[in-house]
Amino acid sequence: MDALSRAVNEAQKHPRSLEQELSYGTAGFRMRAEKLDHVLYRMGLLSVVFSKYKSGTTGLMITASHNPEEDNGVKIVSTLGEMMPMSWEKYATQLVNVSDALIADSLKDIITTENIDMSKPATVMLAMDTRPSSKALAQAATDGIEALGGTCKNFGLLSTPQLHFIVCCENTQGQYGQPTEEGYYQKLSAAFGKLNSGGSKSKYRPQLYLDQANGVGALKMKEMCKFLGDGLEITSVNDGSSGKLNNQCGADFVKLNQMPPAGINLEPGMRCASFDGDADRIVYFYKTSGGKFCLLDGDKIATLFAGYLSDLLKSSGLKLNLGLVQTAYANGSSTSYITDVMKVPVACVPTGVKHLHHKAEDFDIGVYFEANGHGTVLFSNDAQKAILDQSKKTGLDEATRDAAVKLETVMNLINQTVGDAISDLLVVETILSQRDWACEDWDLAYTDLPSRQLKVKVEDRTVVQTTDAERRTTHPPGLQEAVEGLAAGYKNGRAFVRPSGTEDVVRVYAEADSQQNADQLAYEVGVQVYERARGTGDRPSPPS
Ligand code: G16
Repeated sequence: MDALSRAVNEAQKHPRSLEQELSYGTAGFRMRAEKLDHVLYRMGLLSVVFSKYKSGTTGLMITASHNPEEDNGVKIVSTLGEMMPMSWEKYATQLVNVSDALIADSLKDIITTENIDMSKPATVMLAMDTRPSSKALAQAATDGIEALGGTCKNFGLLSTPQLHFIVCCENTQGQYGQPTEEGYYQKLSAAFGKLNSGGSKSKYRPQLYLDQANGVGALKMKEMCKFLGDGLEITSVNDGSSGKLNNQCGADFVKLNQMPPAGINLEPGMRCASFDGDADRIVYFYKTSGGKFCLLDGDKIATLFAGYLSDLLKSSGLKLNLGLVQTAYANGSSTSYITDVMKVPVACVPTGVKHLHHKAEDFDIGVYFEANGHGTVLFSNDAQKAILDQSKKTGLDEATRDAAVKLETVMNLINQTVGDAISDLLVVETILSQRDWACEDWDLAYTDLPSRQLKVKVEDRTVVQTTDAERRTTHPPGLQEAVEGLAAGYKNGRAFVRPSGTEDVVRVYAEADSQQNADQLAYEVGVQVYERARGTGDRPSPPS
């Protein structure tokens, strides 16, 4: 039996049970886990075809990240650890939506269009998060991979960024690191150790309270700590031993509710951070001596990183251009600070790491972060070479050489393949330590405008269409004018509306000069969405 017939035959074990059309969105396919069996089987098939197309090892991650425990999802990783290219998303969508009988036709179509040599070998690295549904879905994916004759390397539980890292290492013959989980800990901990070799501090304390969302990040941070030695003392909270994944905890909960997660009794002087369910996002938070909860989100992390890298660039005498990439969710104050004070170019792109990652490649050093805490730094090949050359150059004064060596070491601490909560945590701790900063010092750069996010349930979220990096709607008619009219009524008012790519909702974002005004603006915009996009369920309620 040839591979395509076997793919059709094996599909009987994973029949398409759902009439609803699915589409490969912001983070692959994501929905209630019980609906995903055939999706995983078919993504197993596609990851093999994609591996043959790329002539390299691809990755398949099973996770629904920040979504509730009952959800699950899948995304395909390309050979350098980046997301599968957008030009392939249509194939994923097409393959998932055809009837069982048309699987071979759909595959043939992709193979012919992309001129793929099916005699090439294919390997797919598979990993999953800690959701109870992940194991069975991993079996469905494995069945798909093997039906098309691919080799499946199952890594079991990994954080999403660990899988991206390992895929990249595998395809670059170890140049990026060793393609194993241990290789990941070794690379990052070695760089962290070099950058944090002690010295007395007056404000920075190497102690962190870490909310791990009851997810896979807890297991992996525990492993990482074995490699870090006593360089950083971490108090683990929400480590999965009792609570439910992402329930009242995790980066998304803390960011959206602007409050500490369950399990952390926040007191002034404590530095805290939260991971999300698959450890690809991180936010920090603390409480002032006056008792105010303060969030240090992706925007604050981005400015911390960019400020540090920019100082190292100056001190090392390197002329490389540094840029920052954000989305519409970036707080208006952060964008003004980056442009007016840091004088760093800033770009705005639609939500989704794939968009930010792509844009960051335009710079020698591209820092990208979503406000929700998902981000990293990319160094172009030329930048990497220039930094390595400078760090090895003889005849430089000590300060210049020291800065170049630090840049090289930070590069090794950063997981450039994708936003990585563990790597980002180690970079934040390194910068705070080197600057001898407490959270308050970090937070001084600028003051966030108060903001509010809401979700509105509508009949069909795709009726909301956007343009200009999701900052304006083009459909339904009149919505954009209504949003602008409402925002104009508030000092520093800004609002936008977009359909979520990971949940069946429309998202509303608003910011204004006071929390009360941001809450009111978000509510008023939410009502417009509800009315103009055929809301279902509860109408947004006024802020209390
Ligand atoms: C995913 C994406 C992020 C995006 C988030 C929310 O995050 O990777 O880029 O910001 O979903 O997306 P949306 O607003 O479209 O639902 P994660 O951490 O859940 O994988």
